[in-house]
Amino acid sequence: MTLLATKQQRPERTNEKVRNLKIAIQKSGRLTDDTIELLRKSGLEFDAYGSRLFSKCRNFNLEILFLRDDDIPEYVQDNVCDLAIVGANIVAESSAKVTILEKLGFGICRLCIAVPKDSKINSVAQLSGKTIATSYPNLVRKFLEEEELCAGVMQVSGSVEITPTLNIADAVCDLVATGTTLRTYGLRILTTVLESEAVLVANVQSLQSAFRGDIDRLLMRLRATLAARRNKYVMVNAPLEALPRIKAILPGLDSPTILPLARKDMIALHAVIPEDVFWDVIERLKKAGASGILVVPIEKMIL
Ligand code: PRT
Ligand code: ZN
Repeated sequence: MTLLATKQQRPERTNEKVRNLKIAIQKSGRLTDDTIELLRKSGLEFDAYGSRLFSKCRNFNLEILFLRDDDIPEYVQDNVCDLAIVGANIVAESSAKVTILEKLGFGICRLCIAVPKDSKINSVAQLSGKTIATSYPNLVRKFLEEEELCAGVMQVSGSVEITPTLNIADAVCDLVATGTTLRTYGLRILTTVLESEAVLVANVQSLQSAFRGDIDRLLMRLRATLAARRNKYVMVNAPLEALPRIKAILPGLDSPTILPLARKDMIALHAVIPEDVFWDVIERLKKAGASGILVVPIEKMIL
């Protein structure tokens, strides 16, 4: 009776060991809650609590491994897992060969070089001959090479921001989100080395293996959840004569649905509006004569 509900797709190739697809996520840190929420919103059912190191999805051929984020790129490269959700900064710093499949829109931060507020260093060129403390030595060296600069790179594993105060570095290179930490330590941003957010990465061979089907199915679910988050469904009423003006406000978006209303001189329009232009579009719709504006969240958006 429950056969249909429980039957799960197996890798098609018979000579490949039948195992679950594996995804690594951060065990405990800044990305953990958002990652678990994204996976659950995408319809995956699993337990994630306490000191659990892995969890099997109840409704998808997927095993979730909970790991320190620093280990994740190498584990994906070495096929300990097929997929992972990790900061793009961690992927870029590691030399692991993995494929980035999707940007996930959370864990947003940037890797910045910062100097003390009263420092005489006011340009990137003035970093020449100075010492930069960082937990991202590879990215800093790459940046210096690109800028054709020679500067010392001091690797520290934490409390990077304190190093100028201790007189052991002239500058720091660390992640910045709100900027509060830099302000607390009296530092100012000189330049941005890398923009980062959480990304879904894959093992290169897994993408060509019998797991490809399951990876694509998972990717479609994640993308549907992400697209739903990035858009709103808007319903407005408007006078029929305002239709050309209203349509002009919505170019580039999906063509709106236009419905007649009981009053012959009025219409209803339904449209999907991207979150980042949402308020701008709403204000312009109002000015164009729209009224009774209803905005509803989208549960899933499959493109
Ligand atoms: O234990 P594990 O090794 O897994 O975790 P971790 O302690 O190494 O990493 P964690 O949990 O701190 O961060 C995980 C990921 O979150 C990072 O790799 C980034 O991709 C992302 N992320 C997003 C951030 C920040 N924002 C962030 N603000 N990671 C760290 N910070 C730190 C930053 O290092 C600095 O100390 O927060 C401080 C700055 O924040 P603001 O808001 O004051 O600017
Ligand atoms: Zn870490």
